Parts: sequence; C-alpha cells; structure tokens
Amino acid sequence: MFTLRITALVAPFFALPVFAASANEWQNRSIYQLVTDRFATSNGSSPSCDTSQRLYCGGTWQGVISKLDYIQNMGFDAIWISPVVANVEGNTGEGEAFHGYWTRDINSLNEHFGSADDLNALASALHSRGMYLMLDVVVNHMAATSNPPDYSSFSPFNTQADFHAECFISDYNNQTDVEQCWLGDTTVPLADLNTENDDIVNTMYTWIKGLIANYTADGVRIDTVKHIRKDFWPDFAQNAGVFTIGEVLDGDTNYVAPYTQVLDSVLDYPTFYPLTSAFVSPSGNLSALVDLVTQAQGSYKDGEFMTGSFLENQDNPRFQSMTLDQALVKNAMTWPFVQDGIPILYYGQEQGYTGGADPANREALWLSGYVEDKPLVNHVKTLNAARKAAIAYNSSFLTTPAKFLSTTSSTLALSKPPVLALLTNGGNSSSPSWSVPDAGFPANEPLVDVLSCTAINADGNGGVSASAQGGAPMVVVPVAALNKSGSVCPSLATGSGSQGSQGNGAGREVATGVAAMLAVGLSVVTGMLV
Ligand code: ABC
Ligand code: CA
Repeated sequence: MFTLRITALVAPFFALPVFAASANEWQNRSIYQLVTDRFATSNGSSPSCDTSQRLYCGGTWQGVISKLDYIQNMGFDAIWISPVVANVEGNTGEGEAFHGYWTRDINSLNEHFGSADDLNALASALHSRGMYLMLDVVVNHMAATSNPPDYSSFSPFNTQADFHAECFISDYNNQTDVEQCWLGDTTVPLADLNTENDDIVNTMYTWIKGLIANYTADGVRIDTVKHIRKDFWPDFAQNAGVFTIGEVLDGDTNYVAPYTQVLDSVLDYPTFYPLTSAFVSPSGNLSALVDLVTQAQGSYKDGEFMTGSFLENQDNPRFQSMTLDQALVKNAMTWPFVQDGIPILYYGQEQGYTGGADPANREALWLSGYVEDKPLVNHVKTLNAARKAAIAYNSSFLTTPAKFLSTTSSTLALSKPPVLALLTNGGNSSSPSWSVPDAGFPANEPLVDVLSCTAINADGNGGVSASAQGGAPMVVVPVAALNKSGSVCPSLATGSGSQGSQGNGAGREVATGVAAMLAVGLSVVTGMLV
C-alpha cells in the first residue's frame, strides 16, 4: 500500500510556509466546505440574501479571513472554497454565477470575491494557522449565457472548435454522452471542452499547475470528473501536485471505484445516499448503509480511507430540510467523523440551516450571527476533537478499516479503534441500547462517551453495553485517549498526550522541513499512501 513518490519541488523560496500537501497529509484533516459568496462579507455587514433570487450576496475572501477563528474553533484544519476564476456576469435567467461554477475565463479571478492579493492573503492566513486551502476547479466546461454560445466570450478557449458539438446529456447510461455532451440547459449551456484535443489538454495541465502555485493551494476539489475520460486525470493530478479529490456524482460504487484509480480520492457520493436515508427517519435502512460501505471498502483503491465523507453540500437538500429531529441530525452528523474517510462539513449545518434543493441550500451564514455556543456547533467541535484524539492515541487509526458490529433495525455499532461509535435512527423519543460483545477494548477498560461525558466500563471481555436517552448517538473512547487538560470531558480524561489541540503541528513541521530543504537546494522525497 505504501509506495514512494519523488516530488521535485519548484515552489518559490519566498512563498513560505509551503504546504503543497499530498494525499496522506490530508488524511488526518477535517474540511469545512463553504460557498464563498455566502460565508462572510469583507466588512462584517449582514446584507439580506434571498436564496431564491440566485444573486451575489456579498461574501468575499477577506470575509473568510475574518471568520477563520470561527472555523478553527470548531476544530477544522482545512477549508474548501468556491471556484475562484472569472465567471459569466449578469443575471442569466438562472441567476448570477455567485456559486462560481460558471467559468468564463480560467486565467482571471472572480472579482466579486476579491483580488489576487486577497486570495493570497487567505492562503497565508490559513497557513499561519497550520490550516490547508482547497481550491475547487472546473475543467469540463465553460458557461455561456446564450444558445448557441458566443464562443468569443470565453478565454482562452474562444472558438467553437475548442468544444464538443452541442448536445445536452440525456442518457446518463451512455458514458460517451456523459463525457462529450453538455451539462446545463439552453439558458446557461455548459459548453463541453474538447478534452480529446491535445492542445486543450496541455493548456489545462499548465493552467492547474500555475493556479496551485500562484495561490499556494494545498489541495484541489475537481468538479464534474465523470464528464471527462478517465485517462485525462492522472496527468492533471500530477500537474496539480497536491491532493486531488474528485466529484463523481453517482450512487453506484462500481461506477465510482475506477475513478479512485486516477485521482487521490473521490467525494463519497455512494455512501451519501444510504447515509441520508438511513438516518433521515426511524424507518431508514441501516444495513443498506453498512452493505454499501463494506462494498466501497473492498472496491476503492484505498478502501474508504481517502474518500471525502459528507452529509451535505451545495448540490443537495440539507439534511434538516428533511427532518428536524435533533437526535437523527446528531446521529447522521456523527458519521463523517467516525468512519474511514476525511470528514467534510458543509457550512451552515452547524447553525442548523434547513435549506432544501439548490438554490435554497446556499443560505448566507452571516444571518446566523456565527453563534458558537449552540448544540450543533458544540457537537461538531467534540467530533473533531475526538477524531484528533483517536488519531493521536492510535497510530493505525487512519489505516484501520471501520468494522460494523451488532447492526439491528435501529442501532449500529462502528468500531475503529480506539473509537466505538454507537449510532441509532430511533429518533428523539427513543431510548436506544447497544450490546457489543466484540467491541475489542482491553478487559474492563475505563471508557467515556465523549458526546455526553458519561463514564462506561468495558466488560471483562472488552465488550460494551450502553444505552442513551432521547435517541442520542454515543462516541465511546478509552479515558486514556483523552487529554486531562484538553477540551473533551477533561474531568474523566486520564491521558496527557497533545491530542485535541487546535491547529496542526505536523503540518508546520512539514512546512519547515520543506523550507529548510529548499534553502539548500534539495528536492524532497515524500512517502505517499497510495
Ligand atoms: C442550475 C440551477 C438549479 C437547476 C440546475 C439544472 O441548474 O441553479 O436550480 O436545478 C452549477 C451550479 C448549479 C447550477 C449548475 C448548472 O451549475 O452550482 O446551481 O444549477 O448550471 C457539479 C457542482 C455543481 C455545479 C456543476 C456545474 C457541477 O457540484 O454545484 O453546478 O459546474 C451532474 C454532474 C455533477 C454536477 C451536477 C449539478 O450535475 O454530474 O458534476 N455537480 C444524476 C447524474 C449526475 C448529475 C445529477 C444531477 O443527476 O448521474 O451526473 O450530476 O443532475 C443518484 C444516482 C445519480 C444521480 C442522482 C441524482 O441520484 O446514482 O447518478 O445523479 O441516486
Ligand atoms: Ca466533457
């Protein structure tokens, strides 16, 4: 599983600290996904923002900088922002390009979000906190505001010959159509780039390399990956030179698995669907979730380890648009933090946002007041801290596949030592109990549910029996895994490690090491988990 990759570093000496993070450097991270236009304004104002209008509401990169404490206080050490390049201007009839996915010019920035200096300032502000920046990029298409498009409005691909012939995708079972026909519609056609043409391919490879270097990004989320032939991607990823995570919007693990061979990682859409249905109501199917995840663990390149695990994003109705039962919400939200992949939280979930399908799920966060002392904010904080503690306590936490134990129609136990997650979809009027004889703890180990700070003891065989009130989930770890002076249940904790702290020391060490080697003109050999 471990191979060596040689990385020749070409980063400029002055752009320090340099992260240019690889896949394994992202694995212990936790990502906060935000819609730049909707997250924070430069001057802290709170303009009204009617999502149904689909207009720019005023969020900027400076706004993000001003709210990094809010993000970091929840325990996130990476952010994923909206695409940064220049988009079509004006109201298209489907609104403005506030989301950033309607590229017009790949070599200019979206001025609604700020200047190049602002974006660089965001990267620096993140890096000085030990946090990573993930950019979002669209390579598959350019957006037009008329049909047929005015090709001369695009840059640099400004002739019809640069694009596949116009045909809107109608049959998602026909992969050639998926790759060469167009997304969008006649109001906003998403003109499909001719990625079978070498010049276009090479322009894109050079472009991604420059983009990552110019803004010292640490990772990249790639849009519409299934809409370009698979063999386009390995060289694209190599030119990016940082962690790549692809959006392959499909629920079928067999369809998604091959894409894990051409990029570092994929967003875990196959899990997203059964995860949502499992916890959205007491009649949800927990074993369907277990089956799907077991399948993905067996068929993805790195099992589920590198996948981006999420419950919400900009394309799907928010979880709380389907249920307001806070027990169900808390159970579902726990999942991304206790399973094998990299947790991603979509901004606003922590504030209890309830927006339905696009565009309702893109609410302005300033309307929440960024209140930190709220149940779901605290829930996220604890989950992030518990995951960090688990990583620090067990050096193989990140490489041990989650095991499912004792699944019943309303309860589920997921073991990923030192964590035992006890989840339920019984809802807030249920009193769930779990009996997990094979939990695998040392005999009589003192444990704690970090979500309620309740002490539990493993039995003589290392098993766990527990029950919760109000349908709450439990996240059980040894008291020795928690730091006495940390933020998680300090009165029960007996550990003294450095876990649970904010920021990331390891990232800084990498940065410093790279800087030192650059200074003496050496290249760097990075161990990669592939
Ligand atoms: C606009 C309007 C929407 C309107 C839509 C038609 O047009 O705002 O109200 O409904 C951007 C904007 C959007 C905008 C679109 C189109 O552009 O953000 O607001 O919608 O102009 C990515 C991004 C997304 C972005 C784009 C475009 C792509 O995440 O934010 O959208 O750059 C397809 C693509 C996927 C894409 C998604 C929007 O469309 O594959 O990359 N997302 C099936 C297909 C999928 C398809 C999906 C939705 O439908 O297989 O390929 O995604 O159309 C599962 C199945 C799946 C199935 C799902 C629905 O169910 O397994 O296969 O997905 O069970
Ligand atoms: Ca395409």
